[in-house]
Amino acid sequence: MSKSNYAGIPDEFAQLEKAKVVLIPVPYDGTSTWGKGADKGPEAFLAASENMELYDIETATEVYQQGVFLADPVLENSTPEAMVDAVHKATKSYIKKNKFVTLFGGEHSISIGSIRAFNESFENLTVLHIDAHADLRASYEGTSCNHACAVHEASQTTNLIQVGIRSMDQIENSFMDPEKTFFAHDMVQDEYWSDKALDLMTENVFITLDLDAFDPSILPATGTPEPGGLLWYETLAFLKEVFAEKNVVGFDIVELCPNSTSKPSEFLAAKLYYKMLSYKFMEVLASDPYDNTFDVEHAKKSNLTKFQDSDE
Ligand SMILES: [Mn+2]
Repeated sequence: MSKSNYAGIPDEFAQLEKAKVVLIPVPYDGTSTWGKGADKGPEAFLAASENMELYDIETATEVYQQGVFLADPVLENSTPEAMVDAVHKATKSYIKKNKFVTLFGGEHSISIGSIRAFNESFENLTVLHIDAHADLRASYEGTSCNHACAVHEASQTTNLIQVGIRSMDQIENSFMDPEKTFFAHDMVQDEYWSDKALDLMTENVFITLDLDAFDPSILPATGTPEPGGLLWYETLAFLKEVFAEKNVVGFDIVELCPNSTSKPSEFLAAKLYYKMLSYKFMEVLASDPYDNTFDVEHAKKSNLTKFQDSDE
């Protein structure tokens, strides 16, 4: 992956010291079962981002001026477990630097590492999981770090809220909280689903967004497309509300699988990422200081992971 500034922004907005946002690419595709190619996702996303207008009409902001640092990609792929450790470590190191940390996958198993890092760093974390698939299996094909298990750990250790779900195995019911699950077939008949989802969230929210949550008519380039998905404006309206009402502490976007005809999917992903940043910082001046609310005391008492933080 060639190293240049995110979205081709000027150097002054792309330096780690000044940037409020860090973007970690994770081009990992080690456990996908059907459509291969999520390892090409970050590169296609970054290329599309370079060809996108940087003024957001809706918020009347240019959020790149808050600073976006493009981190080195996490390339560890020897085993799923080693990849998750590497993502966890990279995420944690930038959280500790008081950055708003974002990741772009790669397949959904990368989120096991990112969620673990956020859960260790912020009190009472809600994980808002937007996806076509429940991803609640305890293990799959011999590992708990498979993409089919992306939020199993989160279901045990965080306030997990699932949105857009329309595909799962019977066995996943044992880990699913029906009160906190918004199935796609119910959402189309319930105009209050987003209010209900918001009511279930704690203050600190991490968003993990699998692009296959979107309807394949607007985002076909993903490993396992499922009919009946979310559309663009309803998704943005929901996200905007979450950013307005909660302290979103970070997010990841996963499962872009580029192919020869996937331009619209790549641009949707690029625009979605930029929209989410725009919503996060819409009330913030570029000159304002930033506090990501990283909770040192919580991190200290956290024994959620056996992994040591050797980055400091
Ligand atoms: Mn999925």
